[in-house]
Amino acid sequence: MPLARSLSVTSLSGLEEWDEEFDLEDAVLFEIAWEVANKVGGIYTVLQTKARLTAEEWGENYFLVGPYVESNVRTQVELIEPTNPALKRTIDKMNSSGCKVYFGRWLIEGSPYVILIDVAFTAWSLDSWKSELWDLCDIGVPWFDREANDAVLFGFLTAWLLGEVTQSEQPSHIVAHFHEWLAGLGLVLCRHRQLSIATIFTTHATLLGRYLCAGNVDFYNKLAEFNVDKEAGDRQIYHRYCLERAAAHCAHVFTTVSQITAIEAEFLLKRKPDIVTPNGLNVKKFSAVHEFQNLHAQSKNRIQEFVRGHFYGHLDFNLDKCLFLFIAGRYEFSNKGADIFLEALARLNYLLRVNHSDVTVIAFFIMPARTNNFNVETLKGQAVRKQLWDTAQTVKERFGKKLYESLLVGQLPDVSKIMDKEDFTLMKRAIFATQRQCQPPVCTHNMLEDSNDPILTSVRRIGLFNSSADRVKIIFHPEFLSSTSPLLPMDYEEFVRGCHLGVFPSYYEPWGYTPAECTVMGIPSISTNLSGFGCFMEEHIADPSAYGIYILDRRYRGVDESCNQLTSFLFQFCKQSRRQRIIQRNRTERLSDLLDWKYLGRVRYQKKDSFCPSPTPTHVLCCHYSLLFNFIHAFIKVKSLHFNPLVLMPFASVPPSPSLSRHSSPHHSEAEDNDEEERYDEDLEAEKDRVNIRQPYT
Ligand code: U2F
Ligand code: UDP
Ligand code: G6P
Repeated sequence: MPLARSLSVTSLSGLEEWDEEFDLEDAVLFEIAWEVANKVGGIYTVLQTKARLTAEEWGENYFLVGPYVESNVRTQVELIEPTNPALKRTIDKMNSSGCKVYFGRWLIEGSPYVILIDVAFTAWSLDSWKSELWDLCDIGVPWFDREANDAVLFGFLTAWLLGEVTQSEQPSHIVAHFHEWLAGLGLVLCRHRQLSIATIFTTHATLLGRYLCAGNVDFYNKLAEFNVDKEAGDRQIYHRYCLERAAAHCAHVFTTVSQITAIEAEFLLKRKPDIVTPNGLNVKKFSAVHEFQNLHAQSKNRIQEFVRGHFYGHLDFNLDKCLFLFIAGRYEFSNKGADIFLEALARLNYLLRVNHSDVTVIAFFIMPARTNNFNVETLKGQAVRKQLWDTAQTVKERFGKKLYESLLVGQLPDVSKIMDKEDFTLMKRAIFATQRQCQPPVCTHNMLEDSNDPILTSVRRIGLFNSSADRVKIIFHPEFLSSTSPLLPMDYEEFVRGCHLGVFPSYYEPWGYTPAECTVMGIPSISTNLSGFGCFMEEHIADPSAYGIYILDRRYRGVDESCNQLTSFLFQFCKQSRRQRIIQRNRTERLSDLLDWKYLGRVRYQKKDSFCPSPTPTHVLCCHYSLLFNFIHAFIKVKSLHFNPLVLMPFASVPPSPSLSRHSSPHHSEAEDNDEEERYDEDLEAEKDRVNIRQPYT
């Protein structure tokens, strides 16, 4: 179906002014990412939430390209025959040459077409493709780095696919939008093969940024000083870094998700992004304005049920005065700010206790770690709760029957006699079953690395073991939530709705979907001025905290000071009445439009000075994705698609590292941890005089 629309293009980033109206009827958009119908992290959320709008804009000419993962396909994709004859020829040709390429519809809103490539099926080509990569640009990928091997296979296969598409048909404009380093090689190869395709590369985080931040590095003040080759080599990610940097340099348009990441990319990838495209969401509006408040109450009841079971035998606090806080996301302890959240909880516990507050805080940590399934004590909690419920139902039924019989004979029952011995025995037996010798567990699962786990280690240090005296309780759920869980059968969205506050005090967060998701569900959240989301909100809203968007200062303050600020946010939150919380939720929810993909276009063309730690102010443009495509269109028209083979060599002097590159997420070394502790002590010393609340970790 041809696209009946036209778009007007205006100049960007120093390009010539272009006022002509273009007819995009035969433009085709391929969006290529490892997370197409394959949930790994936030990129999946980008693709999934944007799909409806992009499919509306591009109609039949929009195709997502991703990896074929059988378990995902079974639940998320409907495989069909390719609808487009040229594409069918392409896929048939590839399949008859030893590939396995599937075509289907991704069963999400917008039902976009997906082309899924089984990379494992073509693994026989890995060695030859790797040597081709080496000959082409001296990037050597070690055999044991599975993820990088997948990136090589996926890159060559997507470039093959796009090459065939350009051969079999001559659409005027093909745009290929690649996300993240894992998909980046396809872009590099498209440029090398001089395919007539306009390319976009979006980075959602830089590899080096993630690794450096997770270590003991004063990242934002030292951005300009890093010896990038050495840092990548030291962290055994040199080859991945090369792939990422090559893609960023080869792209016609290079974009990222926030201004803070734009600066990071400029220093670490050595290319300033052309455009910043803030991440949006697909916001669903309810016809009844207060529906989201009702949903909060419903979901909160379900969380309360779980808490009843988890704390059985220790339910000595008022559940109605209990606030649910949570942090969720990839398990990067310090990048995601779980470290300072724990410290702040310890301080909050102290404040609530000395102020004799009747509020109890339960802080949930939802971060996937390696486990051996749920632990017995946690499962037992839910079983005991269920048993107590059943006992209550049995006694209620017996009670009701006697009451009924009494009424039938026209008598008021003698309430003191209506329950007999058997009822009391039943109830006593049930109560005995709830006797418990141990405290309610902190962790819901058996952790594989219990003694080294950073959350559990911190909990041990601050001593928050869910004891009766503590006003702050901790529950660590080291697995993403699912509605089929025997423990907490809720999906993530339901859980967020039932909580009171999301806490995301990240140190490294290019965007941060979790606080954005809270906002559109009307749940207040804490983020930071080092996260893309936090900066975006600070920029667009005059007083974010008035709307339940608390932005923690992690940029200009030391760790301890930020921790105090976080404690103060939490304490103030705990002091609110129910009425105030309801009003605050209403205000939070009113911001959802700002985060809708549909409305993000409104912030386009806003020129912004970059944030202070950057020595040279950069100018980046916030814009909507459709504008981005206008931009690429302008590039096509001005014929500025010049290929420069030099850019394929990210850096000539340093040889690629053959060393091990195993970690998907960065981790601390012991030495780094020790250094960090020293630095922490120094910070603490420096701030000692200014601190007026307990230092739980001293
Ligand atoms: C950013 O978050 P993502 O996690 O979506 O993306 P990456 O930072 O690129 O992920 C890092 C790598 O970790 C891998 C994944 C990547 O190679 O394949 N990985 C994994 O192997 N297993 C996991 O369970 C999780 C990750 C960014 F950090 C956010 O702030 C943004 O909101 C988001 C969307 O723009 O992108
Ligand atoms: N999430 C989820 N289930 C959970 C916890 C989190 O699906 O139990 C999702 C959440 O909705 C969000 C993503 O994980 O979309 C995390 O994205 P974010 O941008 O916050 O961080 P990332 O992990 O990508 O760095
Ligand atoms: C929603 C519901 C109210 C409920 C309230 C509880 O607003 O509509 O009926 O009283 O949530 O709020 P809280 O902040 O105490 O969970």
